[in-house]
Amino acid sequence: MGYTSKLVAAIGLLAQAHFRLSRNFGALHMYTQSLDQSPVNTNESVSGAAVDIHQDAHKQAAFDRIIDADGKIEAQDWMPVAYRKTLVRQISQHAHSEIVGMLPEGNWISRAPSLKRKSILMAKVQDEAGHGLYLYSAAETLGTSRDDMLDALHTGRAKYSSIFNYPTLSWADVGMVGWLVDGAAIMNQVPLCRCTYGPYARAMIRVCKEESFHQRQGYDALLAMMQGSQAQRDMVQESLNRWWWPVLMMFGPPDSDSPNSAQGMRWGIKRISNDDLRQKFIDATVAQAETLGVQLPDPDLKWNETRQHYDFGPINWAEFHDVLAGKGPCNVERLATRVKAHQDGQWVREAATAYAAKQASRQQRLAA
Ligand code: BYC
Repeated sequence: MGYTSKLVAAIGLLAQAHFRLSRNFGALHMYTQSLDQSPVNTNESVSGAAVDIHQDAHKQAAFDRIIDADGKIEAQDWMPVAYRKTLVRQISQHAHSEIVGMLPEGNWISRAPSLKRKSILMAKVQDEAGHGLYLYSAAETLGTSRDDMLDALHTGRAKYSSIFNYPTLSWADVGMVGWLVDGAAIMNQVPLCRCTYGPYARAMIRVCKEESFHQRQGYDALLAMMQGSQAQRDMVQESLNRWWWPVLMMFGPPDSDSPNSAQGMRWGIKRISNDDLRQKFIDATVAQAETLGVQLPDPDLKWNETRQHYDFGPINWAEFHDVLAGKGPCNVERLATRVKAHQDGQWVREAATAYAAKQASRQQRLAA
């Protein structure tokens, strides 16, 4: 096993331990309480029995009032089955993106060009594990176990962000991920801080603060390269040419082709549409690219005075759908690495569980 693969495996193990430990102390933690709630509260039909339609209509009306008033739904509140399902889908996919997102950058920890860059990158990759932790915890409040969510990821039933199926071929790619991928993530995630589901909204506040730092460190790394040699500047431009279009795809399909958008907006889960976020991102990035001294690889990119936005060229949606169908450049490798890290982490999970049980029985003895 090479040094890099060892590091990647170690990152996987760290993440596993982190997740498992937080679960084991879950009895003390509000995020796992809803796993214990009664099925009636999950809004599933009671098997065989007639559902109390009147009561459900009453609960639905109370839920609608909170949504209409732009309030917050909390884990113990009644919610429609479809609202719960949509949240589990989105939050778990988001969590998966965070932990799969550790892989392209983790791949460069051993090759960072200085101690300072290495330390920054290690801290950033650890932050991503933390984001996964908050998000899995938020999804657990909806009554879905982390094991189920991870199983869905590992068996290919759940998606993660398309962007992490692209390779990081040069050091400039690490800066590019920070500047553009984290930049796009912030653009998408800031509105999620106002999402109607309380635990998700609160998790996103801290995630966004950390993502802002990530974006700045990426931009800073690229600025340093742009002030270096011609070979370094060329490396940055070459990297930008590969990442620009896949980053624009991160915001999801066009609104006209986005099956989940209308309902997501109605429920206040999504606040700004895929296309509007993509446009905001492009508008904000053009000036940053100019300061950096790079050329965004789009000949159609130009300011439209009437729209007060930048026009941009066509996005290759066939490529996006290929990546979602598992045919991106790194889909197979990413999933295999993730599954292996999970398997290699089995002993860590067992050790953490045994340790937590020991601590709990010690506390019981002391309390007796
Ligand atoms: N990649 O109806 P739509 C990060 C799927 S992590 C893959 O518009 P929705 C970071 C979509 O799931 C970044 N799949 O869906 C981490 C749906 O399929 P299903 C992750 C995508 O949910 C480490 C179908 O296409 N951020 O930033 O209304 C290091 C139709 O789409 C993608 C989040 O997860 C995609 N790009 O909107 C650095 C944010 N786009 O599920 C950085 C939270 C769409 O029906 N998620 N699909 O089978 C969201 O905001 C929304 O879920 C999306 C999609 C905007 C992504």
